[in-house]
Amino acid sequence: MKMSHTLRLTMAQALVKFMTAQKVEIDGAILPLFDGVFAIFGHGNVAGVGEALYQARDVLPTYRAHNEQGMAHAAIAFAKTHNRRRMMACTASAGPGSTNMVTAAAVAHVNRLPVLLLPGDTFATRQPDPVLQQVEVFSDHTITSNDCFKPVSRFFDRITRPEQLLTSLPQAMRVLTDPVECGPVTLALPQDVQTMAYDYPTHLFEEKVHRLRRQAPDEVELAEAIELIKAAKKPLVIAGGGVHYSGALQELDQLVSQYQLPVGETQAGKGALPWDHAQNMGSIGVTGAASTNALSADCDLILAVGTRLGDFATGSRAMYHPDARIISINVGSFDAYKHKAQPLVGDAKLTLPKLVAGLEGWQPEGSWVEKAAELRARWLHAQDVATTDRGTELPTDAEVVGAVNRAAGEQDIVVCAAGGLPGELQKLWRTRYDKGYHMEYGYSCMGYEIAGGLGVKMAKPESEVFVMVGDGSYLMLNSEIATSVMLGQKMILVVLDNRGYGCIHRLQQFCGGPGFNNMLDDCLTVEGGAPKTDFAAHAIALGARGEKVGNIKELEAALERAKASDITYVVTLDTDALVVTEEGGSWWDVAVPEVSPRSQVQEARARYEAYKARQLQNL
Ligand SMILES: Cc1ncc(C[n+]2csc(CCOP(=O)(O)OP(=O)(O)O)c2C)c(N)n1
Ligand SMILES: [Mg+2]
Repeated sequence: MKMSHTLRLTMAQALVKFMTAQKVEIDGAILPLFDGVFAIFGHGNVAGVGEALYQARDVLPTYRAHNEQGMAHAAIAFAKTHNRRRMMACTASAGPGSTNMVTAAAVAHVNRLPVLLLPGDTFATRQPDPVLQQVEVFSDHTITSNDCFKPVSRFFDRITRPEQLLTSLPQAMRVLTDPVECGPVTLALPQDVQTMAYDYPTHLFEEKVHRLRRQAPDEVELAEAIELIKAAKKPLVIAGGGVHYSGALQELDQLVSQYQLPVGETQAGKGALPWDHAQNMGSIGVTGAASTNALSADCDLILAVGTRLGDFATGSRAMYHPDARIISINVGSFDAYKHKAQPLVGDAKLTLPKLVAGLEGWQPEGSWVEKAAELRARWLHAQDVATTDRGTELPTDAEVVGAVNRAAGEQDIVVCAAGGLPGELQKLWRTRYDKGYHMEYGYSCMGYEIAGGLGVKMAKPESEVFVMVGDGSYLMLNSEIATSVMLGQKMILVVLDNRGYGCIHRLQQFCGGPGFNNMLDDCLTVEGGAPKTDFAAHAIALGARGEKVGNIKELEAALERAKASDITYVVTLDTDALVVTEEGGSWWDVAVPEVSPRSQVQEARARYEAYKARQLQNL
């Protein structure tokens, strides 16, 4: 008779022990799947999860952070840098600590990035009802503040009995490691249940090695896609984040090199090809290169690889030629079906070589290939012009991007998320290394930048991590500077201070609005205006180093000092809020009022309607 082996542990101890048994195989090496756990304790998790993490601290490090949203951003950035193969967990106390992580859960959800969120929850027994920080829904006692995670979790469970782990954890692992469903998993942990013991079967704690499941394409869909491509004369490839997550860089290179296909990169896809690859036309869409967008307006076929085809990639659907056919290679059918595309569901690394083989004998029109090469050369020149120091009093974002790009080494990484910088970076940053461009532009969450930079550094300690951040995002969430200093995870922060929400101010003007409530000078303030923030002094107060510079030359010198520093280093400079790179780009659908007493709004509305008509052709 088979002996039943059990281990008497608390639910929290069992969860942590299970986590330490999860491994991942990457390039033949077996590594822990969970690198560690970010934790901010409170009454909701200190005695249960906290005690369990202490017991496991030698195999699963616990990192103390300063803001729950920030720590979850760091965990998400860590997973993205590892192409979703390695990840972290985050635990927070019941109530505010946990709801602070909801925005980060949304970041992970939109970007399809794995993170294990472990919020404490109110007592399952309800004996102290209402416990401190319980929100108390009058009509429904099953609702707690953690229900906020449900719409932004790919898998949610509330562990109300210790033995529920046995059936919940395999599902949690399935979602965290599945290429299609991948996203945040939330296990809400009532504080009393964390501490309850159960005789767990020991098989729960056996080592489990996770491997990436690769879905081969369906033969019929493949044949249909090949027929469509063969009928095309003017093809364009869009490379999205899926190319990275599939590890299909070489396969993409082979396809586009062999058939001379021009490639536009999305924010998540940037780095799929090095910037100087002959087929890399640059970024695509609202913040796209002039080269790529011109091709997009004139192409007869779009081969979208691993992209969600969000509005920024498609110019809100008004950019690409209405007669262009779209083939969407995607591991998930949800994305493959968008934009009336011909779906080709499958893993890019398996699918692209089948296209290479199936297209034998076909080639795009010669004039299309020439046009692409010309446009590319012109665009590279425009990039050079935009990023060159003009020596004006206030540098532009583009000039700062140029200086940071020149300072960055082969394996270094730039991190950004929101503001005017993502557009300038997507257009202008020259990515040499596939993981060298880390942009959170699925949720474009202000406050991701600095915390995300910490996670990137933890994933790639040998790389210099340059976080480019606006004054607005810096002020929104900067607490993880202190964490980076504490953990010895050095970042270089470049703060572009244009004294306000520059990109929204420009958007407001584009929509016919007056300067209102975006730039500090346009806001309600005390007499004399808003105080000038000293970002360098602020960072120094958090334990980092910092300095303010006045122009691009000084920035270049400061970046060298920053590179030589062994702790986080902040360089701040005043920048121009109004000047952005004119070349490239396309319309973005931001709704303009139908009626307004302002003539500027009426004019903006007329422009808006013209674009809406173009968009209609692609709906
Ligand atoms: C959490 C969050 N709140 C609001 C926004 C909307 N938003 C996008 S960019 C931006 C202003 C960013 O200001 P700053 O970081 O100074 O960059 P700048 O636009 O000046 O380049 C705002 C408010 C957002 N993306 N995220
Ligand atoms: Mg700003």
